[in-house]
Amino acid sequence: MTIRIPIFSIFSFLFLLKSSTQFSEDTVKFSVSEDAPINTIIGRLDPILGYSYRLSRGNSKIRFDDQTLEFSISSPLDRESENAIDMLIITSPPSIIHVLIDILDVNDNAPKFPMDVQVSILDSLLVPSILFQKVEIPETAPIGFRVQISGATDPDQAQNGTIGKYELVETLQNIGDTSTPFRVVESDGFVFLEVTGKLDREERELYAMRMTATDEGSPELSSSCLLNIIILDINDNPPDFQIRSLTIHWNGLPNTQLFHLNATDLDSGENGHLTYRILPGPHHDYFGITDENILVTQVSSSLGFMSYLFNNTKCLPRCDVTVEARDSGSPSLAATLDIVVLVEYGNEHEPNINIR
Ligand SMILES: [Ca+2]
Ligand SMILES: [Ca+2]
Ligand SMILES: [Ca+2]
Ligand SMILES: [Ca+2]
Repeated sequence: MTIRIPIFSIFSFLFLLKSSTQFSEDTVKFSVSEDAPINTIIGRLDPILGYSYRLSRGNSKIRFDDQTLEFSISSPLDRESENAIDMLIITSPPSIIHVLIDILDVNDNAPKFPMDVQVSILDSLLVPSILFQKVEIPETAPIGFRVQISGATDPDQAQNGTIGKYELVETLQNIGDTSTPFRVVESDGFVFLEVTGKLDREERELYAMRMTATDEGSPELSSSCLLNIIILDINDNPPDFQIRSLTIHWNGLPNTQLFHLNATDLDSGENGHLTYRILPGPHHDYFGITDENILVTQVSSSLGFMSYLFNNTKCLPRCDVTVEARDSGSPSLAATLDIVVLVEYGNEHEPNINIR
């Protein structure tokens, strides 16, 4: 008996035999979220009948089951340290399967301020370090003035890693006073503190703020650092005698203390440090200023002050003297005080002062 096999069937069989055993190299892609728990099944290879599979190049975080052909998580993933995993499976009969596993981002990192602004205030007590930045701004800085500060970074991807906003909140907030003359702006990848209102060191010289950076993830994450804004003094206040002029009744005795010069200056340091002098005038020779800033009558002749004075009709019955108070700022500022000294010879009383 003759078995007749259609010629087409023979060719089909030979083709299938050849194609199923032919070497091939394929790539299979999976993806998994970085926060997927251990044992999560990431994917599975489609089995080919008669083939066996073994792992040629693995990854410590991914398990491959050569019976079920499933890939599963064996230890926690972290996209920020490894954003893709590449594995290699070899089959028998021989073929190669590349397995690429994309690790998908989750917003699992809060923005972080750089370590170089970090100081630990109480290391010895093992308290957590506090992130701290100090910024100095002159009190005359106009609105819009910017000074660069250290911003936060976020290692997550796309929106999860984008700082959406910075907020400033006072740590020592006055009740009812929530506005501060600052804001944080980002420009060209840099972060700046911008002045938004009038500053005055004489009114306030320190703003203790908490700066919070928030990412655009969902849900959003944030973190903070402390920002101490120190307002630097500028010499913007002249000395102030509080009075414009004064009259002193003087008994005519020499070496008499007439008046304690006590002008004030609201500025600090050299900007508020005052020195006094008597301005040139017709009677300035008769007066002096001690190291204690006291205006005194001065003996300016070997004959004694009284005889000198009486011989000089210009200074009777009154002397006019102008005292200047000048600060040590750069440039310095000054104020003057006009003093009238009425000479009342024979009056044995202490100097009598009238202020105007
Ligand atoms: Ca983030
Ligand atoms: Ca992440
Ligand atoms: Ca001053
Ligand atoms: Ca000042």
